[in-house]
Amino acid sequence: MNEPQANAEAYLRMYRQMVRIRAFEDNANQLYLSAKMPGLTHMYSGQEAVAVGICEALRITDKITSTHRGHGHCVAKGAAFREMFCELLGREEGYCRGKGGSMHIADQSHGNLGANAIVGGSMGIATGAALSAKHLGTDDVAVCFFGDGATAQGLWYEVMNMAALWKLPVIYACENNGYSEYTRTSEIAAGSLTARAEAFGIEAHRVDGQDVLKVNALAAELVERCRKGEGPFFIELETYRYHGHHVGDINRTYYRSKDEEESWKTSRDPITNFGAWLSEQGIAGADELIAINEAIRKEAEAAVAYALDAPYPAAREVDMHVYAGAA
Ligand SMILES: Cc1ncc(C[n+]2csc(CCOP(=O)(O)OP(=O)(O)O)c2C)c(N)n1
Ligand SMILES: [Mg+2]
Repeated sequence: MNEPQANAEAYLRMYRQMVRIRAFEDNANQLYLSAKMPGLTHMYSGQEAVAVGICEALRITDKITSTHRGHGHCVAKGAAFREMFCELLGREEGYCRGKGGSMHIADQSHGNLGANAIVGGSMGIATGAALSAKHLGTDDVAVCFFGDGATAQGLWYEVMNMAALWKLPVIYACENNGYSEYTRTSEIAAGSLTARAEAFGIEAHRVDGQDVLKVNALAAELVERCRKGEGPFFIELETYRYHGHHVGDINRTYYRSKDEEESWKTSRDPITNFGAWLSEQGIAGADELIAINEAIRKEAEAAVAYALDAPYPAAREVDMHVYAGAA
């Protein structure tokens, strides 16, 4: 059996997970645009290979922390559609009992310590999780997902210093999608991002974030090295968000061109390209890929319908589970 055939199961799992994220986001976008969803939401579509390539290298007890654009990380770490849509719609069955919403989903049962609406806010949490793993003597790893804009936060430099000194099993995974809100990264970030990590003595890598196989190969190597005490590491993943900064950002031609968007979508789409590779390798034919897509779309739609009918938390529970120490 050649290499692609031997790993067919893992490759198909990664393909499915990327399709699941895209289907989740398409439904979340629709929910928001039809005014059924409260709050604000940020779509992960386009960046799927980052979350999936990295989370495929993790086990359930490894920890992740996530961002305002966090649905993809959540799905990739094993979250269920129903509980996620319930959370987005403020329903009681949501991961945070409907009180977190799109930007604050945490799923401790799969090692997801949570998304964070504060840009860079989860950097300390991930580093703390790595410190905890080291003290407890587990060989668990923590992955901190954050955007290019978060590299402007002072917290990152504080935690990198600590992680490097104490050799913590943490991977800082920077999703460089080229923009922070409406500003190009090149206009706000001097020098290179990898050089910043290297200044702390942290081994830094740059990888094509649209290529799930490359992301996964690098993540698998670094995760194993973290388990052996060789962390921390930094990865800059070059990627692109297909939607606006948030769902209401529809008129974005003043900060990026339609041609730029189209070229990423047509030539660098992580799902289309990986699907083509799976077919070339004889792992899954076009019909099989279509069937996978259809089944997942149905699963997502059923979860949306379920969540739309699910009950809200009772009004008297408004401050329950919100403050530490509350029942
Ligand atoms: C501390 C803080 N400052 C500013 C904001 C407002 N804000 C929300 S998202 C964002 C841009 C983040 O860019 P990046 O880290 O590149 O992530 P991306 O949105 O591109 O995924 C900003 C400035 C915030 N939420 N928190
Ligand atoms: Mg960004």
